[in-house]
Amino acid sequence: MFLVCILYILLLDCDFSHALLIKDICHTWFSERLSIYVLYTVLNDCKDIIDESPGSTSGIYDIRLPNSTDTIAVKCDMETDSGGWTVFHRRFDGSVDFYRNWKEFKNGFGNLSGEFWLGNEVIHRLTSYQPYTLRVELEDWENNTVYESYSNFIIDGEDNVYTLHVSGYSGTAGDVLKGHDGCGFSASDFDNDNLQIDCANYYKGGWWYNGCFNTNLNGPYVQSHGKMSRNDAAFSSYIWKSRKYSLKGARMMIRQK
Ligand SMILES: [Ca+2]
Repeated sequence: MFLVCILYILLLDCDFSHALLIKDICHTWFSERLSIYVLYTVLNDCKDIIDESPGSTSGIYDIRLPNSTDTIAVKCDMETDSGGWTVFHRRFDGSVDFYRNWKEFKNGFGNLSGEFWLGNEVIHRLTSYQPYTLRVELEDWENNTVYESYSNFIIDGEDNVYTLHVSGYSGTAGDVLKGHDGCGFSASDFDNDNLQIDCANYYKGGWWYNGCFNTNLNGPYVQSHGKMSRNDAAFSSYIWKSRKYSLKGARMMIRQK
């Protein structure tokens, strides 16, 4: 078929019968193959982008979600540990409220240039398509930073309440997600934690609460240099600091293996 179409193109100016029919057939044939080519060469995340274009700088890029025609903008870190990271969580100034409902955490909120949550559905669609690693970064008010890497990271679909599966930690922060593996996601209007109380509303965030948390990266942001008047509602990590210490910044990002 390919040769027939090439021959047709070469003879495009020739006047012969059935030209229109051949033209239609060739057009369909090329279109189908172009669609297949686009489907299999699509850039699904920031790792695909830097692999396709080495030297790409950090910034906002469009990706196409796996097995779909849905295109979305994502924030890419192209520098940390050789780059290729798709950032799904970022907080550093408290400008965005993270006390949100299920639908907002599902679809994402905030601004990719500032603070944001990319969205549970996108995280699920990426991590269920191919194996991913997770990197969690934390910053305190003295500008100290730590990180933790997880060699396995998957989020279930909405029908399984975006349950977190994470393992294989290493880094400088400690196992910051200790106790959260296997937990469903909870938001202000959907309690999926493992306590009788409603952790998402009690601690004013949305997270993979257990009973309730060791790390709570979507808790209330406190601008008072980390000093909390209470020990129960914070953007915090008990693993690195304490529940009374509200962090200055955090970031979570994924990279396909
Ligand atoms: Ca509960």
